[in-house]
Amino acid sequence: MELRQTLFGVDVPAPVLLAAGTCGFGEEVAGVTDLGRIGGLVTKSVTLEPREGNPAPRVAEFDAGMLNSIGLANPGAHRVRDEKLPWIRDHLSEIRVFVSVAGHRVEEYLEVVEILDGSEGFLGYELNLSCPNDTRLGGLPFALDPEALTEVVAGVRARTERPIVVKLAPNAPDLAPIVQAAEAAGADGLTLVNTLPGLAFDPVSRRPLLGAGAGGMSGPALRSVGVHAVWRASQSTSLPLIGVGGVVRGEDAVQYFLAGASLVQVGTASFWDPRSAPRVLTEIRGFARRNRVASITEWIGAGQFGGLRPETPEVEAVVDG
Ligand code: RRO
Repeated sequence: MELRQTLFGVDVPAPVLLAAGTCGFGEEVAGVTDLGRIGGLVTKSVTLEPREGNPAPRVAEFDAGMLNSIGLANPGAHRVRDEKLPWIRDHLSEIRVFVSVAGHRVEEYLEVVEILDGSEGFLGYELNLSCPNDTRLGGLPFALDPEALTEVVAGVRARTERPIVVKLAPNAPDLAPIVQAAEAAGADGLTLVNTLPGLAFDPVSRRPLLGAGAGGMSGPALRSVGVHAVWRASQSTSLPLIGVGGVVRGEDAVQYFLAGASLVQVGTASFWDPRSAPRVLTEIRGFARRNRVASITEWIGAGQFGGLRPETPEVEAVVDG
C-alpha cells in the first residue's frame, strides 16, 4: 500500500510520527525503537531558558490513560542547538523532524526560533500553543485565544521559511476561529490535540497523584476527543492536519485519517511499548491489505455520515448531541 505523501513541500515516508514529549530529541529512544522505520518525530518542547520541570511524580496512570505534568523540562534553546540538533542531523536524515517550541510569552517563541533556525537537520517547527501545565503568563493558553495565537504564529512566520505546524488544544469551545486564525497567520499545518486538563486524587492520602497537582490527560480516553477535533478542524481549513491522542493500534490511526488527518502521532502508547509507532505502521498496512485499500489518500477525509454531509445541521445535532 502507498503510505508515502508529499506534505509541507517534502516527501514524508510514512504517516506515523512520534509525538512531542514522548521521545526526547530522538537520541533518547534510538536504542529501543527503529526510528528509521517511521515517518518522523516531534521533539520535546524547547523554551528559551533551560527548565527543570515540575516535582515528581510527573506521570500517573489510570484505567483509560495517563496524566502528566512534566512542566516543560528541557535543556533550553542554546543547548538544543549545540547538542541535540547535531545528533538529529547526523542520525535522522531519512525521517522528518519537527522541533516543538513553547514559551510563556510571544517573544519567547520568536527568540527560540531565531536561535534554532540556522541549524540543519530538522524540517520545521511545531508551535506548542496548548500546554496544559505551563500556561501563558497572564492569560489563557495561546491556543484558546485567537489574537494571542496570531501574534505567535505571524511572528514566527516572519522569522523562518521552514514549515510551521500549530498544536492546538482539545478544550477549545469552538475550533473554527482558532483554526482560521492559525491559517491566516501563516501556519502550514495543524496538530490536534494536546492533552486535556485533568486531575486525579489518591483517595487515602487525599493528595493529587501528580506532584504538581493537576496535569494533562492522554491515552485511549483522549482518542475520540482528538478524532472529533480533527474532523471539526477539517471543516474550517484545507491545511494538512496531524491527529494525536490515543493512537495505540493501526485502526486508531485510520479513524484519524477518516476524520481528515494526513498524519498521526503516537504518544502515550510509546511509554507502554517503545516500539508502538512502528507497530502501528505495520498494523495500518495489514488493515489496508485486508480491506483492499491501495493508498492512504483513499482514507483521508473519507469518513461517512450515513450518506448525509457532515456539515449539515441535522448531522451535527446527531453527532454532537
Ligand atoms: O511538559 C509538559 O508538562 C507538557 C507539555 Br509542554 C504539553 O504540551 N502537554 C503535556 O501534556 N505536558
